[in-house]
Amino acid sequence: MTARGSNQTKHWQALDAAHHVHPFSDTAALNKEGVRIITRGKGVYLWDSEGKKIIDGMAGLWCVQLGYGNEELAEAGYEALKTLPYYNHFFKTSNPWTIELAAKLATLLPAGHERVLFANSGSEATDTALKLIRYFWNRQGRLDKKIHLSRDYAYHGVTFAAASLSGLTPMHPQWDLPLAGFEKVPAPYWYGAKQAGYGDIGPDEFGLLIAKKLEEKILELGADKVASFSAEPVQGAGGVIFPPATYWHEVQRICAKYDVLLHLDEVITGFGRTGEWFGALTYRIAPDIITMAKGLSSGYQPISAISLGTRVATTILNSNEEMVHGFTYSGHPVASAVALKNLEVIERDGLVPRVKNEIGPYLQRRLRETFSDHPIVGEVRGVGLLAAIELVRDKRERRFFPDPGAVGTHCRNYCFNDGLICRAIRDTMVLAPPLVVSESEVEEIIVKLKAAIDQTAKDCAKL
Ligand code: PXG
Repeated sequence: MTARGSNQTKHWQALDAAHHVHPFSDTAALNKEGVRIITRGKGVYLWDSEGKKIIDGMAGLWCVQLGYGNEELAEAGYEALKTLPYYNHFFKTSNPWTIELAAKLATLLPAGHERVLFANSGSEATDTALKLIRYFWNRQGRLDKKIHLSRDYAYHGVTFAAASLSGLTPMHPQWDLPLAGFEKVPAPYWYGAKQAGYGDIGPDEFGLLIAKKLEEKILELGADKVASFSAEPVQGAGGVIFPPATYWHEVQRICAKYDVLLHLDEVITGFGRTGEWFGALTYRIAPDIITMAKGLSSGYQPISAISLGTRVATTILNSNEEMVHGFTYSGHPVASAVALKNLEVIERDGLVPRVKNEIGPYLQRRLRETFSDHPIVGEVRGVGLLAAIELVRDKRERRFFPDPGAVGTHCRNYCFNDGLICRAIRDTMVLAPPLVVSESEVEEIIVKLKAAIDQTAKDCAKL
């Protein structure tokens, strides 16, 4: 669709307001304001129905690894649509694209992850992982192992179990969540440690301390009752929280010691985001089960996957009974074809090493050069093409603004108005551009973000 001018825009806005309920939105407020209608995308750019060009610093919702308008993905989808638009895997059947995709994933995933199940979203993958964890312990005869641990600031999706895992507390009250059997432990959020009362602790020591909190929680609940620990290698929607170097090693030791399955949520960190195919490789994590979505198809088709480590696979796949789980669209041929082509292109074009050795370090260096000394920037942190710029009231004391989110939203609005999409999580500005972003596009993002942060600094006193 091309830009149609403001009458067309108003027409769509009115229809949208009358008939469409948006995710994570205050409907009445949104309808008053009117939505922006995105009509086209190419590379790292989007266009709205007024013809305005926008640079997408977030790869959609952290997912469009190859950028918009990739012809190869479109053709792969079209071919599958023409050839086999739908068939399922329930009736002792399969299809070539899903088979090839599963086999391709097995070559890219961490050691031992040879088998995958498919679903259609990150949330479905999370719920599937938790069901499989329950099934695993039931098969092992450990019938009391039912509690699922996760972390403050965690985001694992919105279905009942996934939202119960969430450590973002506003996600709970509207739905009477969390369900019983879901418990939280602290996040390894070092930048916030001082304000949270941990004192002037260094990152390495803090990483060990927070891992220790996991151990304490397991002991408090009883190791015989704890089924799993779910975690993102880097916490995404909770604030782009990178674990201190000491954290993951200790967490794995604890999970192994108390026989707690480690579920790694790679929905954001998978497919090159951190400079490896998976965050598990960047942080040397050996999980029992991995969930992935988003970048699996560059967001071009809804598809997610759950991979089983050796122990889980051996137990579940040798149960000699029907595994009573699966979706109508598990391993959809069109979604599988697009995902398969997406992985082939990422590999062929060397995008993962590019993120690790070239464009990732470039983005990280330029962000630090531009923002580290800025008066309202407390910290610039990042790995690969994932970055966060924490806006704070007091840089020296690492003290946040009093009304979390107000300053971040203000800054984000400047970015949006200036044609840059970035996320504000509380007062942290977040970037996760497509893996194909060029150096000059990184510069364009930085110029716009700097203008927004400068302006926000001027406005701060009034917020
Ligand atoms: N796990 C992680 C780590 C995620 O980031 C999900 C699971 C759920 O995926 P689905 O496909 O069910 O949405 C996610 C999704 C945001 C934002 O505003 C982030 C997500 C989704 C929507 C908004 O940052 N992440």
